[in-house]
Amino acid sequence: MVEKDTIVANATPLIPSAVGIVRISGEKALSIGKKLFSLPENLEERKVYFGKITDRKGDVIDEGLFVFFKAPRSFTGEDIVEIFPHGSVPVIKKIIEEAIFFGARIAEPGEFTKRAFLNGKIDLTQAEAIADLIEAKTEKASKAAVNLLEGKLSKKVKELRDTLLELVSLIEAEINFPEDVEEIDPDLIKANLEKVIMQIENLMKTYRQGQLIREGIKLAIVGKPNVGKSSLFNALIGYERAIVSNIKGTTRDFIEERLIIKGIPVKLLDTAGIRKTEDKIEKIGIQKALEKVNEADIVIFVFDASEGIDEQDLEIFEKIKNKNPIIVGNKSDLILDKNKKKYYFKDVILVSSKTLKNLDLLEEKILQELNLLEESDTDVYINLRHYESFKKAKDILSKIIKNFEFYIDQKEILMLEISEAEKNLEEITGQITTEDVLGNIFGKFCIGK
Ligand SMILES: Nc1nc2c(ncn2[C@@H]2O[C@H](COP(=O)(O)OP(=O)(O)OP(=O)(O)O)[C@@H](O)[C@H]2O)c(=O)[nH]1
Ligand SMILES: [Mg+2]
Repeated sequence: MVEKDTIVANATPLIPSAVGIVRISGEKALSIGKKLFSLPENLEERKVYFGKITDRKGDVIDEGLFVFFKAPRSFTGEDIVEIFPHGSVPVIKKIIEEAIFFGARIAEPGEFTKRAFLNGKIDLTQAEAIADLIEAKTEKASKAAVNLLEGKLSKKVKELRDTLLELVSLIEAEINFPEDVEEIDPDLIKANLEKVIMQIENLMKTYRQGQLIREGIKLAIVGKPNVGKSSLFNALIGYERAIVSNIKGTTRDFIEERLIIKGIPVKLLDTAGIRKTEDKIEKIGIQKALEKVNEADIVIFVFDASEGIDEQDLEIFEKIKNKNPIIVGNKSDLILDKNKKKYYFKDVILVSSKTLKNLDLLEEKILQELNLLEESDTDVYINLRHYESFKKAKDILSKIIKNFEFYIDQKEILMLEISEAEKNLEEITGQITTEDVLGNIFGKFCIGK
């Protein structure tokens, strides 16, 4: 055990609620708990007790429940006491104050989870998953966090490490006992390294999706005036947020609203119609629209499908085509003769913001473009920290493959390089770590977790 002192914090937020939780972890947890709570002599672990919570003078603070988790069978791996008073802010504060009086100190953010990590109860990816789970805003984000928490990434990382360690030990044996051990087939080494590289690359690809699931998508709607951008915006969010009119240049400033598309949080942006104008304010709005396009993860380019595409549309498209926009022909309800229409672009989604036709198709297309459509229970999405470690490992292994002839003649160097890549993978689960990394991860937690 690394930390010796005993910590205390509220595990539930300080807002009036039915029940609150105060958690105490460390060597003195039980003795402090006994001073705060009237308990029977033969206290059993993992059993719920009902009773009075009292302060240092013996005055009753509240009544509530009490549970004792004996080390190492607890979240932190230390003795833990949890007291459940009513969710009254002054009551919870008072219990913490008394616990401090009896010898605990207030916990730092994430300190309970940090202790769980330091005591080997969870690895680093699982600790991060707890923070993700608490922060999750949608079911999809919480599911991804639970997958991490269950150790699905840890398991994959372990498989990769095992492959590399196996290679290292084979090469080492060959170096140390050249007479007794058969030379390893270079093709076997190469094939294994290539397999590991491929699996790392697949995991690295999940970073962007993970970021979108956790933080959400930024989606900007652009096009020339009057094509129905604001109408589409309103239709997608489900209420009349933006002003709609048949006057060109209705939207001046950009408007932002949040919605959830199939479990993914989306920040939707309606922007000013782009055209040449002398109006000073409209000009600023158009400038902003183009800036928003640049910031967006994905862009919807809207034109009026009842009129078709003209020069002005194409000029706007030129400006934003590097964003690979989804092309939407709006006002499809006004199309008179469908066979006559040619829309210049190959892939056009025809919708109507008025009748709501094909909006579901548009939503699907948005997720599809970002590779977020497939659902899978085993999904793991890596974060930036994982990504960087995977990248370091991959770069080393790719270098070996590139100069394979050299390395196969220099087995010592080969062995060292593979070990180095393996160490980068260890960083992910936290076998190797630094105070900086830990500070960074646990500092992001809320108090009491
Ligand atoms: N029939 C029909 N009319 C639509 C549809 N979408 C928008 N309109 C009409 O088209 C006009 C312009 O709509 P807006 O949503 O204000 O257009 P905008 O692209 O936001 O225009 P600016 O803000 O000026 O750039 C309004 O009169 C809308 O009622 C549609 O799908 N079908
Ligand atoms: Mg508008």
